[in-house]
Amino acid sequence: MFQTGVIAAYSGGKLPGAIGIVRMSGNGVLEIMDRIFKPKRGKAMSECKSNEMIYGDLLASDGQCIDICLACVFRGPHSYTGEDMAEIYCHGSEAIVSAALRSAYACGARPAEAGAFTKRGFMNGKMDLSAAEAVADLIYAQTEQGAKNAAALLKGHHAKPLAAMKERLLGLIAHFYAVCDYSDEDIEPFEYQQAAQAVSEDAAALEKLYRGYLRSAALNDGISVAVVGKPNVGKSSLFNCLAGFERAIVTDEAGTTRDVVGHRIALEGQLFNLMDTAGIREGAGLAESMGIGRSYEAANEASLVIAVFDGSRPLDGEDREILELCKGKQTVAVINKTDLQGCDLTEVREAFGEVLELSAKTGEGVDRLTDWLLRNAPDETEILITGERQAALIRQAADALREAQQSAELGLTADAFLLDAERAARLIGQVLGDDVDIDITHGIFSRFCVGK
Ligand SMILES: Nc1nc2c(ncn2[C@@H]2O[C@H](COP(=O)(O)OP(=O)(O)OP(=O)(O)O)[C@@H](O)[C@H]2O)c(=O)[nH]1
Ligand SMILES: [Mg+2]
Repeated sequence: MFQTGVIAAYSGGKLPGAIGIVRMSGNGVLEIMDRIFKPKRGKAMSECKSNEMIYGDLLASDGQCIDICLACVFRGPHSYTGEDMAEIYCHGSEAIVSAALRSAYACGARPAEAGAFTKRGFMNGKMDLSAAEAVADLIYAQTEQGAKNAAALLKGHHAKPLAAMKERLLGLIAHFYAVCDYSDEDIEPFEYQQAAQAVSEDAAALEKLYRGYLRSAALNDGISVAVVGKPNVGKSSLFNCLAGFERAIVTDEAGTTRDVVGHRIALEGQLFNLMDTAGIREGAGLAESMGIGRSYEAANEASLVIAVFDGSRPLDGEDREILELCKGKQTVAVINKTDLQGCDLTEVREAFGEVLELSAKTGEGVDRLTDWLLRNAPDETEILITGERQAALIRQAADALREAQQSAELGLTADAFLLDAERAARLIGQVLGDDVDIDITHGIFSRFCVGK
């Protein structure tokens, strides 16, 4: 077992608070607990059962009682880290928490680095690397959906099928070698077509996972919504209406907004990442032109687009540029300024499936736009891979399998097929944490906070 002495850290929330949690792990934790926590019922902590709350005195390093609180021991291997662990649930004051840590240090514990507890859990085989990464996702989750996704990853939603895929590939490779090495024995022949079919199905499954990863930013950042249109149609006014305050500058000059301005809003628990953009037009100066470049990027990358038109003016070439830009995108057209005398915007009505008339100035009709956002938010029912490291490995494994598939279909030498299949199996293994470089694991665990 991987074990390097006792580590200790504060693992609770912001202090002061109702309860502070001091956590320790490693060989020798029980002895430290015997010295710093005295159960009321007289037994030593090391004689208490695992996973049971014990009431007692917490002692400062001079032996004096500094709190009366609860503590618990978790004996390895049935603990988060796989080692002996203990947690003290003291009152959430800075003074008590730091006194408890000092007591632990005086007995030989040392401060834990960020992610040290989870790293020990990984090293001791309590979880694979993708699950360890999901722990960080859980801690940093900003939405309920993000947390649910992380919890599913932690439970091995993708890790289990990936481990099975790796085993299948290794089985395929072993079968091939067996046929070569023991050709005189009664072994089922190796069918290239079947092998090609199998790796093609696996490659498709990996490609789907990778596509899911590309959508995963929306879990915590919200669904991206770009507000686009030519200058002065009221994009920033509408954006402010949705934000609920004067987030972006509004003036009657065309070309007011020159950069992408972002703001997140929650509608019925669903997070949207709104982006106000620079009005699109020809002949703008340098800064504005750069801003317009960003408007195009925002429209192209957003999940949803709100195309704004000025209902009090006839359509012109700049508006038609917006019609062009929105082709093929999930767009709602907004005809703004309905509080003014209206013009005929038949072209807009014909170009878009959905057209809403509203006034960003009075707020009239804006609720229909929020309804539209909710109705058109992509419904993410899939559990998504969220880690960049995992996604890159999955992408490479899918490519390796596609190459293996091609070699098998073209009837190339067995070597080509096997090499690619083996490479894919190794890459999938790395998603789960097999043969992962020590530097890479260090990078992963340093993302965590201290105490986790
Ligand atoms: N009457 C009326 N005026 C509006 C409405 N919406 C916006 N305006 C006005 O139109 C002008 C331009 O509004 P903005 O929100 O800055 O327009 P924009 O599209 O963001 O403009 P740029 O940032 O220059 O691209 C301002 O004077 C607003 O007060 C509306 O619904 N009715
Ligand atoms: Mg603006």
